[in-house]
Amino acid sequence: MNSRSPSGGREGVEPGLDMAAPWPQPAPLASAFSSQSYSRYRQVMAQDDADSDDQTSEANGLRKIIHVDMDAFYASVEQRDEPELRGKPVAVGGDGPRGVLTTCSYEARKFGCRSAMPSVTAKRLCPQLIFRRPRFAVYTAISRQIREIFLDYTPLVEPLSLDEAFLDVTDDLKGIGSATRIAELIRARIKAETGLTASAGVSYNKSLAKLASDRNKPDGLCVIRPGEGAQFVAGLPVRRFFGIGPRGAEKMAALGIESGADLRDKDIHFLRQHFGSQADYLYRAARGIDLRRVKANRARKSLGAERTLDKDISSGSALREVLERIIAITWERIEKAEAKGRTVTLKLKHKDFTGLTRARSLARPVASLAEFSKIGHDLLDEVLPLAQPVRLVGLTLSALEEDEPEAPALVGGAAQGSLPF
Ligand code: TTP
Ligand code: MG
Ligand code: MG
Repeated sequence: MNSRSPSGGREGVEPGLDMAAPWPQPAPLASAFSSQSYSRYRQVMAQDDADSDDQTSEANGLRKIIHVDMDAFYASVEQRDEPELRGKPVAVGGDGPRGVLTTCSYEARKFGCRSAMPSVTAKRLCPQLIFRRPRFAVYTAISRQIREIFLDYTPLVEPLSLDEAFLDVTDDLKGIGSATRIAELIRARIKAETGLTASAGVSYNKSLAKLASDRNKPDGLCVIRPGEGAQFVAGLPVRRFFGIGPRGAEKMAALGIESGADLRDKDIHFLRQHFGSQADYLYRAARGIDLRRVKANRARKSLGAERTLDKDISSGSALREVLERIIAITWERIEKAEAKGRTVTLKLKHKDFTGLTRARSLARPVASLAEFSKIGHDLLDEVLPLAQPVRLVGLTLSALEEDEPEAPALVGGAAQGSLPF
């Protein structure tokens, strides 16, 4: 539901909210940023608000958004469940020659270890690094636990991954009195109920809330109040912005753009000339503007599975065997989610990390495992024989039927909407 009122205001934002409500003292801002990679989660913001202007951003400034993110999630769970790991550098991932870290404890980060780093590199940086295999079932169960806590405060919860979510708490359903207080209560409950720490960011839009939750990690809180967003992003290196990956950051560096402030100095014509369709987004991001709504019950876009192979393979029969296993895993997930989708995509990653995808779409949802399997194998036939061996095989079902309803519009009077930060 993207409808907006003619004035450009957004649903759920009552005009005339009390902007003069008292703001608590600003939280101290930590001086250093974690250089942890968020590449997996980087996403370009929705462009459906491209016609935004300062007036709407001001109206949007009245929303109260919390971003909660668990600290060193998988690694903290391992430390929780195995007390001898506490206080030690711990990595979660495979420690074989092809292993990568899903994450590592803050003790390991002191040595420079990071998510998505090859395990061999991490071991070089930190020889005493202790490896543990991921236990996804445990992480998923904790993820459900924290989601229940979030839902206690607002129905507007948008999970981004197992360990984090956006919450729109503009309507103070429990009468707690301030968004910061809600964030603190949530962090305290997470600690009490899971034994783990989470960090939270409180602000008036999603991007700022997410940047804020990262600011005082671990076990921290940061509030960015109306009027502070532009200054906050001005000091950030551009690679911290959603949608700007390592290559984008390089391109910007070549143009003399290193920080949010540098980006803000460029006018929209310059940005259009160099960044095309991303220009409007960049223009807004440099000003701390983000009009995306918190979308509860975000519909899943695809379901699938992929496997990195122990050895690179190129023979058709070996690939078929791997594909057979992936088909079985994916179909089980499809059935469990009761998902119906029309598009099947085969993804291969070559030895040199170049990718190859083949997709087929039907006019109706894929009806059975047999049909899913046949399409998967047909797609593989299309790419055989391979020019070079592959290291990863994946299969997904997408173009899913949307059966999850949009979040109901909140009904709340101006009194509720005026929740202070
Ligand atoms: P993050 O929240 O990005 O990281 P984190 O919780 O480990 O650490 P931080 O304190 O900085 O938030 O990711 C959550 C979990 O997702 C992480 O514990 C492991 C998993 N993950 C991966 O599997 N691969 C990745 O590249 C990243 C970034 C995370
Ligand atoms: Mg986290
Ligand atoms: Mg996270």
